[in-house]
Amino acid sequence: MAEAEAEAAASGGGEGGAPHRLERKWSFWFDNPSKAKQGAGWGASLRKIYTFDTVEEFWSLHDQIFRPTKLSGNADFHCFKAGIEPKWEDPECANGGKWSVTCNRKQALDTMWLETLMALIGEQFEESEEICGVVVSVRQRQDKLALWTKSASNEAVQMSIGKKWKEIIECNDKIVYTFHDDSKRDKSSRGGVRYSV
Ligand code: MGP
Repeated sequence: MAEAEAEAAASGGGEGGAPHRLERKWSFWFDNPSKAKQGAGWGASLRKIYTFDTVEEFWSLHDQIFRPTKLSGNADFHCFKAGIEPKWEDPECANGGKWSVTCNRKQALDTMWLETLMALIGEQFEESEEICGVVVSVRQRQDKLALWTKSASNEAVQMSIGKKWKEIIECNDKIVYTFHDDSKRDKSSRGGVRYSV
């Protein structure tokens, strides 16, 4: 995954006319957490690929690169607000957590990812200030999506976001919310479920 590739993709979308500005800037990230690299520590292969703030850049980047079906093996794409790193250690994420949903069908994963991205960049969440970003993880076991938010202990806000997200991705199954703090403390249990909707 090279920045030049994203650069070319992002610049290929314009057909004249003023680009449509988004409410804020977003960044796409890529991670390729292979077993060998885990020895180098988590996040060693996590890279920010491209920051964008127009609808046109978004579509080019999504269509040409950032689609989960384009990923092979263990890999993650992240789309986070510019300035927030997709790590527990980032100050905006430090007191946060994530809603998670698993997915068994590749096509459904692509759709849920795209619907989530459109909701984020289109500022469809009432609590949009609470949102950090979204991660899609392609795994042999089971693919998954996670929506990261800022103040994990604010149950009312997180429940509202969780309900809205389920509507957006048209999910009828239960989804669960975990605190990053719990995941940090107890890596073996991978964090207990605090809320579900
Ligand atoms: P994960 O990716 O959140 O769990 O964390 P998952 O999705 O169940 O695992 P996967 O194997 O399917 O990827 C997995 C492990 O990665 C954690 O237990 C941590 O050791 C490490 N890790 C994950 N995240 C998101 C972070 C992070 O933000 N910071 C640090 N330091 N380690 C992390």
